[in-house]
Amino acid sequence: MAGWNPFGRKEEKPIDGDSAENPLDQTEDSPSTDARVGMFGWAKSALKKTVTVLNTDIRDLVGKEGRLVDDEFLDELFAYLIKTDMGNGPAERIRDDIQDKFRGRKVMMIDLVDSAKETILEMMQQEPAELAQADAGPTVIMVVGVNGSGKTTSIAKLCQLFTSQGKRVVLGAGDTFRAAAVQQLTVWADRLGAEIVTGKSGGDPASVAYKAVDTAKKSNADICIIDTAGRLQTQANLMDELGRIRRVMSKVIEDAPHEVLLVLDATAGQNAISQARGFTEAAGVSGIVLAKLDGSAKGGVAIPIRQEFGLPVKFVGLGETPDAFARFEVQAYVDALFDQVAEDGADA
Ligand SMILES: Nc1nc2c(ncn2[C@@H]2O[C@H](COP(=O)(O)OP(=O)(O)O)[C@@H](O)[C@H]2O)c(=O)[nH]1
Ligand SMILES: [Mg+2]
Repeated sequence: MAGWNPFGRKEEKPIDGDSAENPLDQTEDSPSTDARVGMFGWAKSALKKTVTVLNTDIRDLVGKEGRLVDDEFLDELFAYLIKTDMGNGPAERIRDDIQDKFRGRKVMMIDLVDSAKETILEMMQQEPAELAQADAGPTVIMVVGVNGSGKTTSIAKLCQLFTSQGKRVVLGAGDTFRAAAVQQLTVWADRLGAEIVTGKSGGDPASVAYKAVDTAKKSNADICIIDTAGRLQTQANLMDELGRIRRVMSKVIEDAPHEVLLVLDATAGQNAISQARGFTEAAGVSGIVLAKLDGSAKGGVAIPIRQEFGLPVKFVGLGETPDAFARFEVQAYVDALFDQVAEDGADA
């Protein structure tokens, strides 16, 4: 990830004077070869566990000589695909496309992989996942999700991105529920050179959010990121609280929060989806961070996440350190998912 800017394709371009680049800006430039290698690199290493399983299964299924596409084959293929936690819907589509194209004929590994990639790309198409940006004043980002999904760590990662670009960041320790959460965020703030606004333990998170946004506005900060306590979508009062936190921010800056990121734990696979459905409406989620992709054997889950939430996956978490973070790129993701399989297929 080092040397590659998850916010876009900025590093290929010289920075004008000291007008530090705004990491929220995006360009239409097509990525350079270097950037593509970088994106593919993260995806490849993060998806290692998933790819190893898929690789073995599909290689065994098709064999070196290719395989006749009949019902038995299609059933087996389906079973292997859902092992990646891509879900029934996507696995059915991939299977059906293979059936339409190859039924009664022999399919080779490379053709199967090409067809699957094409289907997934179609399903996952998304606008470039830019972070929203305030027209004027600080951009406010609120971060929500279930307990332990990776919210606070993802905030540290976002913070590092911004501070490394010379942006001034204010963090709001809105998880007043656990004292350790405030401490965790304070440590990151100190380390990353951000200001932090905290409240009383057990206090009202909305008042912390208010104070943080107000501080950011008064001190002319560039970015304000608000942490929130983990919660379950079944806890109606806590879900309502997210709405309250939102509303309070908009009293300071009318269109805040500009971005609400839902952090999902990739190691939870399909469970990550069922646990978080209720967040989109309650918190007005605008984008997804898929954390812990590095440790997940269920890396196919990015596919149903994209489909079910109808929201762009904006970032992926690739480790516990603040730099282990990358902008999500559909093409790199899909290439990596089948990379090993395709390579082996070519060798066969
Ligand atoms: N391997 C890995 N671990 C992560 C990632 N993001 C978070 N974690 C770990 O997951 C645990 C919970 O993270 P935390 O940010 O405290 O979750 P929160 O409760 O949602 O705020 C911590 O041990 C983090 O270090 C990631 O992208 N990769
Ligand atoms: Mg936390």
